[in-house]
Parts: sequence; C-alpha cells; structure tokens
Amino acid sequence: MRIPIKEVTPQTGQAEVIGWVHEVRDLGGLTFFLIRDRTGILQVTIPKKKVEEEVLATVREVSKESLVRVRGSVKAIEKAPGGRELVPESFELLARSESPLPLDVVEKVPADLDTRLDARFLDARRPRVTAIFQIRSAVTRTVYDYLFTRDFVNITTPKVVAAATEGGTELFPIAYFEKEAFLNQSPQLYKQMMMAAGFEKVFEIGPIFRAEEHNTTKHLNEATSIDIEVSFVDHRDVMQLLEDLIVHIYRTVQDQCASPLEILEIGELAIPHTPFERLPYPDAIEMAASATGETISYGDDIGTVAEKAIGERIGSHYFITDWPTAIKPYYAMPCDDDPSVCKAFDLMHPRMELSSGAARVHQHDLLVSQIRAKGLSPENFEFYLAPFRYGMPPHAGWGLGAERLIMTMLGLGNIRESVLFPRDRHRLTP
Ligand code: AMO
Repeated sequence: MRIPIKEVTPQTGQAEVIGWVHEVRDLGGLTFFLIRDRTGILQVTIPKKKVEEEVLATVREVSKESLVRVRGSVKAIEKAPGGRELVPESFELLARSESPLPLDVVEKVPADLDTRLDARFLDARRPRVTAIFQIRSAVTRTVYDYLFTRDFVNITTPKVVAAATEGGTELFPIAYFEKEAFLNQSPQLYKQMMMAAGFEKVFEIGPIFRAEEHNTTKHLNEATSIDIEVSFVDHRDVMQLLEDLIVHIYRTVQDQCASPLEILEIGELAIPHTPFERLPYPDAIEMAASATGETISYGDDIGTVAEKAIGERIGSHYFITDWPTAIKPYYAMPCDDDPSVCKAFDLMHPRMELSSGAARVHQHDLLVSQIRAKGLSPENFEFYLAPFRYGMPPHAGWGLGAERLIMTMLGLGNIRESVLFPRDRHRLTP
C-alpha cells in the first residue's frame, strides 16, 4: 500500500511510494532518482547490477516529472534527503511526462511569472507555490472558524446581478437572455438586505469582479472578498472586529503553518502592532503631502504614491477614517454633526489597502438622496431600496481582499502569486 514519502523511514522496512520524478542522476553503475510527493522528497537508489532487468528497462524510459510507483526496501543513509533511501524491487511508470517541460519544476532555470502561470499545474508542484496555497487554505479556515464562533451566518449571494454597487465603470457586462446583466462587484447590496431579513451577523467569502483596465501588481479582475455585515453596531465596532481578526489570522498561521512558512523562508511572521492607528483622512493627506512634496487637496483620493508614503511613516497596519462623504459610495453613513464627512474607513497595510467598510445609511430617504447625489437613479436600485422601507436596522460592515491579505502577510511581490488561476487584463486561461 502507498505511504506518503514523509512517513518512509528505515524502520518501515519495505515501502511503496507514488511520486513525480524530481531529478535523475545516472552515474553509470548507479542511478539516483529523487521522487517527490506533496509530503516530501525521497531518494531512490538503483545499483544496476543488483536490480531486476525489468526495473532497469523502466528506469531507462522515465523522464523528469513522470509519475512513478516504486516499491522496495528502505535503508538509512546519511547523505540522502531525510536520511534514507529506497532500493527498488519494482519500479513502475504510471504516467509519462513529455519533455522538454514547459517549466523547470526544480527551479534550476528561473521562470518569469507569465511562464509559470501558463503552466500553473507544473508551477504548483513546486514546494514554494504549494506552501502559499496551504497558507491561503489555513487563512480561509481561520476566517470561517473565527466568524462561526461569533455566531455569524454564512451566506451566498448572486454573482450575476442587475446593478452596480461600487460605481459603474468597473462592471463586466454579460449576456443574460434578453436582459442587461453584470458580474457582481461586491456582495454589498445583498449583505445589507440580509440585515433587513434579521440575520444580524452575516459573512461571505466569494468572488468579486472588477473591470479595471490597468494591469498592476495589486489588482485582479476576479478577486476574492471576505465580506461581513452586522446589525445594531457602528463602524467602530466592525473596525475592532477587523483588527482582531487580522491579528488572529497572523497568529494562527504562525502557529499552524510552520512547515509552509519554513519553505517560504519566513521564520517569524511580523504580527501587526495593536491597536492599529486610526488616522483621520485630513491627517493622512497632510502626512502624504509632507512625505512626497505633492499637494493632495481635500476630497482627492489617496493614490498609490501617497498610500506608500503614509505606509512608510506608520510602518504597520492602520485605518484611515473620517473620509469625505463625496468620495465614498452612497451607502456610507454621513456623520451627524458634519454630513460632509462619513463613517467610512479603509484598513491599510503599509504596502496597500486591504479593506474598506463603513457604518451604512439605513434610512430610506437619506439613501435615495445619496444615490441621486452620485448621479445614479434610484429606480435601478428598487430591489435594494425596498428593504429600507420595512424596518431596516442600523448596521455596518466591511470587505477584505483575501489575495491582498495573503500577499502582504507573506511579502509576495505580485498579487497573482496568491491566486491559483489569476484573471487580469490579458489572462483568461488557464
Ligand atoms: P472595495 O471596493 O474597497 O470595497 O473592496 C474591498 C477590498 O477588496 C479588495 N479588492 C481587490 N483586490 C484585488 N483586485 C481588485 N481589483 C480589488 N478590488 C477590491 C481590496 C479592497 O480593499 N463593498 C465594499 C466593502 C464594504 O464596504 O463592505 C467594497 O467592495 O482588498
């Protein structure tokens, strides 16, 4: 019976493993194979004079990255990986790999990201890539556990929708019978509607689609958003929840992902300092202006350069609060004392924005006037507005980009490293 390579020890005696041929070295009388499965690497040593001709015939046929089944006896040997080797009694070629390979799995020849993504199935055989997705999986699990423990209800909202949530320019139109439809930019309107349904605390981890034209290292056209919405709380409460969750994710990954972190050569994750600084928007633009020498007028967005300058000053996670109402979406609640400022926030990593959120407008008439103020027509939002006429609780929430979280946590240079099959301006396959 097959055992994982990690479990092969001299004490095992006989062992059978299935794995990919990582490397082959032919020294004449001796042939060494390194066989790899998801748990590790095993040396298979073939002394030509001591093994059956049948084994040798197969060995001659095998190319790198072919899948083989090997059975034989395990011996302790100091120099081999894991201090053991297997001398085969049987050596079977299960699936041959073509050569040349589109990508060098062993990484002796470095490949650029495009080549790697074109052959992602091979790229993902590399321990570094596997490690990223093991950690991503642990992060997802941690978020589910954290929110379920706090009585959140997991919801699934439609990805084919009739209206924009975050602004019209970033929509992907799709053919939906005779109607106009789009891919969903955010579960925003639906998670809010579930507050009217009385669910009180909801979350969703799902795809969001943004038709942004620019190709950057931190934008995808299909991303994953971790979204929450909570009734009877304000923006400060959900900011605290977000801060606690981020720190909890870092700690959990540090505790539970020792081996993938080691593969990525990350000894200690830099656990974010708490409390995260709350930086009001006017202070943020002033800080950016003094660092970059460029003026940012009140009401301008905080662009990439400014974001970077502030991030360098602060050096850890922080919130930008007190945003001008004019540059946040219609659903953000204006402040009672000064409606030109709203109860929206962004969570920032020193490198980039990770999350946006807000206390929401829950009063129907105010929402209608805010939709109008953005130049949108409330008629297109009737399905969303209706719940606001039947007892909508006050509520707040946020959306957190899963890929940016992984990317910043692991120090990856490009967001595409944190997605198995990224979708960007030029990439629609694999
Ligand atoms: P926002 O549009 O700021 O807010 O998105 C929230 C977070 O999602 C991630 N994100 C992206 N990641 C990669 N590529 C993209 N193109 C991309 N777009 C967004 C970012 C971002 O901070 N409805 C609100 C959330 C809310 O208020 O609850 C929203 O979607 O990490």
